Amino acid sequence: MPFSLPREELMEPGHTACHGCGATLAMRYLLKGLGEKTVVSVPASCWAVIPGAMPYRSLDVPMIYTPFASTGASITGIRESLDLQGKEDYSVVGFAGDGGTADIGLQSLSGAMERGHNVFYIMYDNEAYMNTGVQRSGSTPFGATTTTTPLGKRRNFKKQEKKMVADLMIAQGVPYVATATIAYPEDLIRKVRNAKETEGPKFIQILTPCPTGWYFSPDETVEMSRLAVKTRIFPLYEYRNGMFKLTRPSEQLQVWEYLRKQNRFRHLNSTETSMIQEAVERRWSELLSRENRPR
Ligand SMILES: Cc1ncc(C[n+]2csc(CCOP(=O)(O)OP(=O)(O)O)c2C)c(N)n1
Repeated sequence: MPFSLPREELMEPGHTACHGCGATLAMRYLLKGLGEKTVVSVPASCWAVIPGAMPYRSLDVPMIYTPFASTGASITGIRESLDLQGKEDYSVVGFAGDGGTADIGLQSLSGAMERGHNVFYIMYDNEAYMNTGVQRSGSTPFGATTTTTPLGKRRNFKKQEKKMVADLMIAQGVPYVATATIAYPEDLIRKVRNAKETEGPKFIQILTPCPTGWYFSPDETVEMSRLAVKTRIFPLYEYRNGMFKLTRPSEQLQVWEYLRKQNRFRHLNSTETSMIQEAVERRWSELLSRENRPR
């Protein structure tokens, strides 16, 4: 179906993000999908500083800052309050980083989704606690170095697998769950719109490459996002009312094409790279099998 990208910009220039920040594009496309009747709740994160300090701000929608662990609780409160005022047509969105979602905010998120409120939760996933200096999160992938998993003499890179919060949300019975990334704005905006049409809670995990924490050149953010999909390291899927659909990339690349471009993976040897390739293949087959499996 033909798709027209909305011209309306609800995110203005003049924000304070690092050059090449993927998370700025995530917010920009999200707001294109939702329109001006949107309220955003942001916890402690890069996005808590990106809009700018009062009286300046780069967002043309109301925004509230919430404590690190309480994004889920805050959006359900805002939702209830708007509904009482007869403003059911407003979208209420939690916009949190991966640390604030996969780790510290997980119970608040899970509670909000379980209570069934009509809210959006967007996890912008830059795969570490970036605002405080690139500490490892539950969403940091296997193999990455961070400031809390520095390589050192013992090759102390992250040894655990990435926690896929979107998968947890499906397991919990959330009616709309998707993964997206900024290299594919049409796919991302279409998912935001599909989520809007779905009654109840919605969760979207958006991979947002971070040049500062992944150590690549700021002009390669979109390329990094595209490579994550083409290597199938970050598969794009949509789960809507029990139907699971996986997007097959136009081209299939080996994981090293992605890993070699980021200094956080520079130390990986061929055995470790093969382990990542095998894990990607296993996960891909598992996702494929979900397409035909009724929930
Ligand atoms: C309760 C609490 N603990 C720690 C902090 C410090 N803090 C502020 S932002 C941040 C990192 C957030 O990481 P993430 O959620 O991944 O978002 P990102 O910074 O990557 O955008 C931390 C640890 C805080 N503000 N509140």
